[in-house]
Parts: sequence; C-alpha cells; structure tokens
Amino acid sequence: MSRLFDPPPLTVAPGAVHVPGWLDEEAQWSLARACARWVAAAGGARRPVVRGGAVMSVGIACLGWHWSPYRYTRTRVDGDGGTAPPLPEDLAALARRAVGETLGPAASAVFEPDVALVNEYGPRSRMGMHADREERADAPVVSLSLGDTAIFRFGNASGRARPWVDVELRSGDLFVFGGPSRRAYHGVPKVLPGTGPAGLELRVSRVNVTVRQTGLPD
Ligand SMILES: O=C(O)CCC(=O)C(=O)O
Repeated sequence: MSRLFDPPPLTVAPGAVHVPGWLDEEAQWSLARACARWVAAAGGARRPVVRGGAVMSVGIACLGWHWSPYRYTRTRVDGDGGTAPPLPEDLAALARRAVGETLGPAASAVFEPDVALVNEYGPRSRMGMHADREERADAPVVSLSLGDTAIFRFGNASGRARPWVDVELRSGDLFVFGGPSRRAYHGVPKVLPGTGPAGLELRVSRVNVTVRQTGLPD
C-alpha cells in the first residue's frame, strides 16, 4: 500500500536510522528485478540450518561472500559448493549513498561493502532475534525492503530481551544501523501479507537486502 506522504526519517536508536520511502516506485521495481537475477546467479535462496538444527523460514541468497550459520566463506559450503557471485557495484554504490544520507559523509567515505544477503520471506516467515556478528568490521549494515510490510524488531546490544522498538518496514524503506547500534539484536517477528505495492511482481511476500562490510581479507 503506498502512502501519499512518507513520514520523515527517524533515529530509532543512536546510529540506527529508518528512512520511510527511500526508494521510489521505479527504484523498487529495478531493485526487485535485480534481486531476482542475483538470487538466480547465487544458485537460489537457501534456507539455512541454524544452531540446534532448525531450518530458517527465510530463504537467503548471498553476493560477494556466502553466509552460512555462522561464518562467511567464498563458496556455498552448505549448498551446491558454487562460488558466491560478486557484489554488484551498483548495489555497493546504493548502500554507500544510504550510509551518507543517514550517518553522514564521514561514515560513507570509509564504508567498503563486500557482501549482500538477499532475504526472501513468505507470508509466514520469521527471523529470530540475532546480532550480526560474523563481520569483523564495525561498519554499518544497510537494509532495503521490498514487498509486504514487516515488523522489524530493533533491540539492544546486551541481548535478545527488551527493550526493543517495533518498526514497520514497508516497501522502499531504508534502515541503517551502525555505531553504537551496530551489534544490536534485531529480528522480524511478522510479515503483514497483502500489504505490498501492487505490480512489484515479487515471487515471494517480501524481499530484504542487507549490504555489509565483512572486514575479511580478499
Ligand atoms: O529482513 C529484515 O528486515 C532483517 C534482516 C536481518 O535481520 C538480517 O539479514 O540479518
């Protein structure tokens, strides 16, 4: 569902900024098409098996590096063994611009993203509370959302428990978290089916792309 006017950017916690409607309809369409290509190039969206043996309800395709619980490798060690396709330069540039517009030019100047995770959600998919800790670098995480609205739970760096803030991430929204919020726990307890814009033609309910800097050597 589109809004006539998007609310202004909101600092949810120090270093964590939500920008509603950052991508316009055309940019969402382009990113959605690109995501479909990237997922295919990455051998599809796999559902990783997490600690304890549970299978994630979110499908993940990786660019630049391959993420599997709980490390990065160049090849899909928990899948078909193929090499992760390179991080597309236009996606890296988009992420740099996102950091510049939220955290400022100094943060953007040192941001060297080298990995993106394309997360595919079905209407009942969830992502448990976790902190993104596999990256050695303290650089920010850039998150872009497409399709159905998700409830994004943004917590604190001490653990999975409260306090947290529930943010509605709609199609086109940007969320950047860095600085003191970089290791904050976060998750997606709910997707709201049927809330995405008509005509985006996603093959799933929601797509989220996170762009990060691993800090790992080439
Ligand atoms: O789908 C989202 O909005 C969050 C994704 C996420 O938490 C992650 O990729 O680590």
